[in-house]
This record gives sequence, structure tokens and C-alpha cells, in this order.
Amino acid sequence: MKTLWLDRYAQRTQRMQSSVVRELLKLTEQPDVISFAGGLPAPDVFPVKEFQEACQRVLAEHGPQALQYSTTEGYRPLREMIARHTARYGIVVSADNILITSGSQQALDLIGKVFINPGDRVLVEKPTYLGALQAWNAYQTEYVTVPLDEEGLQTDKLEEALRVGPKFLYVLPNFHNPAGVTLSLERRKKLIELADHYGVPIIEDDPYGQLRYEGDHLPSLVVIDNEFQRHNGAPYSGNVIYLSTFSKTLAPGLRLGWIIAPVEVIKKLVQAKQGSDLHTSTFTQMVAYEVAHGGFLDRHVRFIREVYRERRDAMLKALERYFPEGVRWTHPQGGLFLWVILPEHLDASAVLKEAIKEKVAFVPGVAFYADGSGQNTMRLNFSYMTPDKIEEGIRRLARVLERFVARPAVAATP
Ligand code: PMP
Ligand code: G9A
Repeated sequence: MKTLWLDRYAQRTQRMQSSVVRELLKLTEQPDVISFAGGLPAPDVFPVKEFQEACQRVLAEHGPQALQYSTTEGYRPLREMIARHTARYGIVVSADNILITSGSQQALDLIGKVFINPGDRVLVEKPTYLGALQAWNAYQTEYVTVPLDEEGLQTDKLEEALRVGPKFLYVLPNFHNPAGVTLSLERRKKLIELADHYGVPIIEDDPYGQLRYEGDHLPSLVVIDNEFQRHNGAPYSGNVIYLSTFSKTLAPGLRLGWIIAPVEVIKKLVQAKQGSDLHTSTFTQMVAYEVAHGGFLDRHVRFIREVYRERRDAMLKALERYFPEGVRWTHPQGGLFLWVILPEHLDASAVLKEAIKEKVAFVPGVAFYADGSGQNTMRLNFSYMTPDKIEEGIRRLARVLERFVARPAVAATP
């Protein structure tokens, strides 16, 4: 294409890439494809009727306000409701510590805009959420990585990475995307202690914390940091910025997330957001508040936990039954994903090409690695498909995998 534009792209665009999940979404929208790819909530649990009624109430009772521009910080009753909800989990903040964002994806972008200079290092887990990499690649970020295992981030490997002097550390303690693992309490404490020792702040991304299907709730890093700082005799310092979203508990089409941070940081993030979109949709915020407040959100979360637990169990059962020997996977206690590790010599991207022909899709794990490794891994989502589709999809995928596993490893050229 000959155009005056292409050679005028800014340097920061060089590492921008299309999201693999977003690209796969186009393909998996075909009705006959069984998709374990996108992190999509089950459409059959969306509270459509409640939204319909809430839209009518908002328009009838507050129509002009709902259709007007509003403050960048967000709709105050919604922020107050979020503060009440998080207080139950020990995150005690006021509405002034909360900024409503257009999905927590925007929160990641605003954090990049506010904190990252070209060439700055950010410490991420290996693997990590690909949307964070996509947001921060645009700010010319370099990454330092620390691997995960079944108990989450391997804190015994953290010190070396912290010594490099990262700007901040990005971590997903609950039901990790993509790995499905949960950071143990002991490691949470170790993480806070080490981050404090090396003076590195933390971004805690927690879209799935409420979606626990077994085991006990573990305290958020914000809570552990708060306790730790007090033990040191200091007041709460907000060393942890916390992100969450209504995408997985209400509906992702709302594009409603939030950031919890110290008031001074919120002020800077507000300035960054003003340059992006002025504010998140007034109407959407008011409707979400109307739906969620007064106990509905709690009831709804209890309901979707049941639905997703059944789907997770259906997937685990099908994996046991159909997947070939030599393939391993994680056992998530919550969230939307589990993580599959293929024998070392296999390439999950090649498996995907064959799987698509069998009308089943997943995300090859490599997209979640800041260092381009993880070729032999794949992410499976279990929330989007019904249990019978899950069983059928895993059966198809197993057929494909069997062909790969049966092939001898390609010997290295001497
Ligand atoms: N962070 C993580 C870890 C996620 O998994 C997602 C969505 N898949 C997001 C952020 C973005 O979510 P949203 O913008 O819909 O709130
Ligand atoms: O649709 C998206 O891009 C959000 C989902 C992210 C994911 O699948 O991890």
C-alpha cells in the first residue's frame, strides 16, 4: 500500500501487535466452532432482564444525568459500592481511592501511560496476561520474568529479578490468566516482604477473585501489604495498586473496571484518563450500579460460581478421560482457565492449526510469554461452552493431540 502514513508511525508502534485472543475471536464466532480460546463469560448467565429493567429505571428517574458528560473519577454511588464490597475482603478504602475505567484493560494502559518510560523494566510472571503485555509494549517496556508453578509466582526466584530494579511488579494472585494457578498464602507474604525490601511497588490484577469454586479465600496483596507496613510501624502506604472489573461478574460488554490506588496516584491516573476518553460512559455506570447494588451482585456471583464450577469439572473429567499420556494440566480452584503443558518437543501453534480443522480452538501459550518461550503450552477456557460442548471439544482436541504425541520428536540436525 502506498500511503503517506506508514513511514510516519511513531517508534512506540514497532512492538504493537494484534492480540491473539482478539484475532481468534473472529474465527471462534463461527457457530460450529467449539471455542476454548477467548476468556469469555457464559452468555447464558448474563442478567439480561435485570439490565433491561435497570436501563428503564435509570432513564425514567435520572435520564438527563445519565446521558450527560460526567466526572473522570466515575459515578460516586458506584465507587462507594465498590468500596463497600472490597471492605468485606479487608481492602478498606474510600471512594476517593477508586477510579472507574473502561474495563481493567484501560487500567493497564493508564498505568503504562503514567509509569513507564521507554526502556523501563517491568517484572511480570512467566506466563502473564497477554493484554498487559499488549498495553505496555506500546510504552516501549522491557520485561524481567519470573516463572510460575502450581503455587503461583516462584518467590524463591524473585530476588534476582527484583535486583534488576523494575519499575513495578505485575502479578495475578487469584486463578491466574492464563495458568489457572493461585498464589499460596506463604508466597503472598514472601512477595510483599521482598517487594518492600527492594522498594518495588506492585500491581495486583484481580478480575477473577470472586470466582472461587473450592478452597478458602486468600487475602489480597493489598491486605497483606497493609498488615506488613503496620508491623513495620508505618501507616498504610498503598504500595499495591489493585485492579478489578465487572467483566466476569456482570458482563464484559459493559467495559467497566476500576483501579484502587493512593489518592495522589488516582489524581495522576485521572489526568491520563482525561486524555484518553474523558470518562467512562455515564449511562453504563449508572445502569451497572442500578443492577448490582442492594444484594443482586452477590446473589449473581453465587449463581455463576455454580455454573462455572460445573464447567471446570466437566473439562477436568474430559481431560482425564481423553487426553494422551505425557500431557499435563493445572487444576484451577477458580477463574476461567486451565493451562496445559505438552511434551517439550511439541508446538501448540502447530496443534492449533490442526485443531481448527476439527472445529475446536484454544490459545497457544506462547502469546502469554514476554520472552517468547512456552511453545509447548496452551490455555483452555472453560466458562464459555456448556458441559456437553466441553466434553465434545476435549474429545476432538485429544484426537488431534494424539497424532502429535505419536509422531517422533524431530531430531536436531547434527
Ligand atoms: N486483566 C486480566 C488478568 C484479564 O484476564 C482481563 C480480561 N480477560 C483483563 C485484565 C481485562 O478485562 P476487562 O477490560 O474486560 O475488565
Ligand atoms: O476478549 C478479550 O480480549 C478479553 C479476554 C482476554 C482473555 O481471553 O484473556
